[in-house]
Amino acid sequence: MSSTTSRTTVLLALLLATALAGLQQAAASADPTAPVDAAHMRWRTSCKKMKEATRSVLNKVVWPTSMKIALSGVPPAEFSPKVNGRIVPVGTCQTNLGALEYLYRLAGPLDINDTTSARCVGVKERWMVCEQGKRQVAFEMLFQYVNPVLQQINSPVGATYNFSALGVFVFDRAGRICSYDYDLRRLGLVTDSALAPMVQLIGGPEKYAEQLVQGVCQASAAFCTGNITQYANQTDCETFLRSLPVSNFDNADQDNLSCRVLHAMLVPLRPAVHCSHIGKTGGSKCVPHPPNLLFTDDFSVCST
Ligand SMILES: *[C@@H]1O[C@H](CO)[C@@H](O)[C@H](O)[C@H]1NC(C)=O
Ligand SMILES: *[C@@H]1O[C@H](CO)[C@@H](O)[C@H](O)[C@H]1NC(C)=O
Ligand SMILES: *[C@@H]1O[C@H](CO)[C@@H](O)[C@H](O)[C@H]1NC(C)=O
Ligand SMILES: *[C@@H]1O[C@H](CO)[C@@H](O)[C@H](O)[C@H]1NC(C)=O
Ligand SMILES: CC(=O)N[C@H]1CO[C@H](CO)[C@@H](O)[C@@H]1O
Repeated sequence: MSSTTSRTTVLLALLLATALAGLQQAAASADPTAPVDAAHMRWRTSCKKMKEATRSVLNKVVWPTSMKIALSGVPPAEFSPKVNGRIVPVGTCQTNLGALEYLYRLAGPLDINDTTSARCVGVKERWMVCEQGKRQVAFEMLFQYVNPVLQQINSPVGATYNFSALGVFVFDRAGRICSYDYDLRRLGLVTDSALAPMVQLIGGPEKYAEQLVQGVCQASAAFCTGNITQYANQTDCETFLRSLPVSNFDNADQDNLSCRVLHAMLVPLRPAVHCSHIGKTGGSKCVPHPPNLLFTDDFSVCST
């Protein structure tokens, strides 16, 4: 090949490349979803990372991974040390250990050899989206639970149920989750429906409520001692808890027995923090939270 031919070839190739780039640009501006600038590209990368962190944190709710995290006392690295947030209707947590407990402790038993307690066996993503210009991911995830007792009694409504978690994670500049706000949709209705055949087998709602009272009093006697004692004695505990409305997990942050049942699960992890929640005062957790807290508490921005 002569040098003239070679120059012509190079020139032609350059022209062709320029023309192609022009065409690509035209196509890009015609397509509103195509990356148009560097900021958009950065947002897409950040969106991908935020979604990965969201999946990673929520997939760990599966037991016994969740149990190991709860017992380790170390929240997954995806969380900012300053994370706070709420899970409606379970409650609000101001610290990263609160996040650890609400997300992972409540996902199954604390004992690897426990074969009867309900546990999360799977997490399924329904949808997940980022909003441009915001460091946040909105999602609906299903936590799939199995209750071995319902399996044993061959429950006519089945031994499995889904909790739908619908909400948002907010991220800090370092890409860590610094706030979360999600609903466990109709937590009480789902739980009540699943457990109904078991409650019937036990002998009805009163007998079942008595089991709940005994469970909370056991936790209190075992862990809430010394200067964090809540009840004078067993009778004191039973009498007080029997006087409360049972309600259900749709009111898990109110002054009732169901709230104390939920917080009794947290007591073994940090008695000094959780004992007051199962006591007479409800310790700011099992108290009458007004509905407008949904609007006055703002978890859409991070505190830092
Ligand atoms: C669970 O059971 C195994 C086998 O029986 C036993 O070795 C282990 O110590 C138990 N673990 C706990 C936490 O009780
Ligand atoms: C749980 O959700 C899955 C979808 O992921 C669905 O197929 C299944 O029927 C649901 N189970 C119950 C008990 O609602
Ligand atoms: C209980 O005693 C411990 C150790 O002395 C102390 O750190 C803690 O603040 C006390 N708690 C209450 C509720 O008084
Ligand atoms: C239990 O505590 C209550 C309330 O302080 C007290 O009146 C009662 O005598 C105690 N009962 C026993 C058996 O100690
Ligand atoms: C919904 C519900 O049952 N809430 C009750 C919880 O318990 C307190 C009293 O302890 C009641 O005032 C609430 O109505």
